[in-house]
Amino acid sequence: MDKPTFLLVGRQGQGKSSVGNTILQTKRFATKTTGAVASVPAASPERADNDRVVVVDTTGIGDSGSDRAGDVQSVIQLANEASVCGFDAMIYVLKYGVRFTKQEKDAVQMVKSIFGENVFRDWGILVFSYGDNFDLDTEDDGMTFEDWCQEQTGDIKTLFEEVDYRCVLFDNRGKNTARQDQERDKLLKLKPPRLQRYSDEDFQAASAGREKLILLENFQSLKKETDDLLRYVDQRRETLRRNDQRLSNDDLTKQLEVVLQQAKQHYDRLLDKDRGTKVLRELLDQVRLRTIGLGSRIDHLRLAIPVRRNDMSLIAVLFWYLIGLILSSCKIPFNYCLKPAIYFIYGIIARCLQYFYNALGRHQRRREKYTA
Ligand SMILES: Nc1nc2c(ncn2[C@@H]2O[C@H](COP(=O)(O)OP(=O)(O)OP(=O)(O)O)[C@@H](O)[C@H]2O)c(=O)[nH]1
Ligand SMILES: [Mg+2]
Repeated sequence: MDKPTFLLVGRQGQGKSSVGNTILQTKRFATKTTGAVASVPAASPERADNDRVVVVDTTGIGDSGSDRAGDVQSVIQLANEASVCGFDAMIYVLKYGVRFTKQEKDAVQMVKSIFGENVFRDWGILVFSYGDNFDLDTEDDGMTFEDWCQEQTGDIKTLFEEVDYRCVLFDNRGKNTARQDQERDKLLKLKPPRLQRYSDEDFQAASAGREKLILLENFQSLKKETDDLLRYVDQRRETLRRNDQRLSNDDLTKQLEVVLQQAKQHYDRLLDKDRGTKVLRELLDQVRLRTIGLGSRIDHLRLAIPVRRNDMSLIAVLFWYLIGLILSSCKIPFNYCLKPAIYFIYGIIARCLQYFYNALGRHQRRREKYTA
């Protein structure tokens, strides 16, 4: 039968490599001389084994990019390398005595996003390092580690429940080898419910979570790009509104269409990145509202032109009909001398009327631009 593989994950300096060494009963992984967090890029996972077990030690998985000189992409790359060969259990290392803060909760969520939401439930085991500190804390009341686990509340209780209280306390510094043997045996006997090995297939199935994680990491820069675009759209609209008297409706429409095109391109880009994760929904909504505003303004301007022309031609017909009515009721004799004079007067009246309606049209158009 194959030796079981244990993957070690957790935040920096929690004692992962030390736990790995205790499991293997020999110093195979380099440990930090102090618990200080170093800002170095995460290195590739390391594998080591003995006759009973294979251990894969990681340095970066479970730490957010802000703690490390590496981004989420590189952490995912490391996780990918770690899961290529698969593992039978994932050991999440926590340092005993450190409060389970939001940072710790985020790290747990990050591990779930990378390996799959059920990775703790199906393959997870919690190992608490600094068992020597636990002994010091409980030497007066003699509380057992199991009792201590049951007593915990809040977010850490949720995590305990998720792993169904599969927890072990490790004293990696202690010289008590009998105690370490006990801890190691307890760990090796713990069987996660999913007996099937975590494989590359499971890793591929969790790709949506990783995409979401990358998007969340890039959210701020995408938000900044979107804010810049919205500001640009608003500025262009304001500039065009101020200059609309100097621009024809056609020019105004064309320039607004250019702005609309840019907004639509940005929307498509966001939509492409979002891929149904809904992380960018807020940004998408903002851009969509602007495109709707721009679109309806353009439609308004386009519609305004034919309607006004129709009005004008109707008014012209009515005008000539009225003139004909007046002339027929006045019974003016249409002899050769009078005809040119009448046409001349017609012309002057028509010109005045046209001028009047043009002025009215300009005024109306300006109002339409402001309200669109
Ligand atoms: N007292 C005590 N110290 C421990 C214990 N386990 C780990 N340490 C110390 O904690 C420090 C960090 O341990 P590492 O095993 O290097 O931690 P790590 O999680 O592998 O660190 P990174 O690889 O940098 O993420 C070292 O100085 C260890 O000696 C423990 O059970 N008790
Ligand atoms: Mg280490």
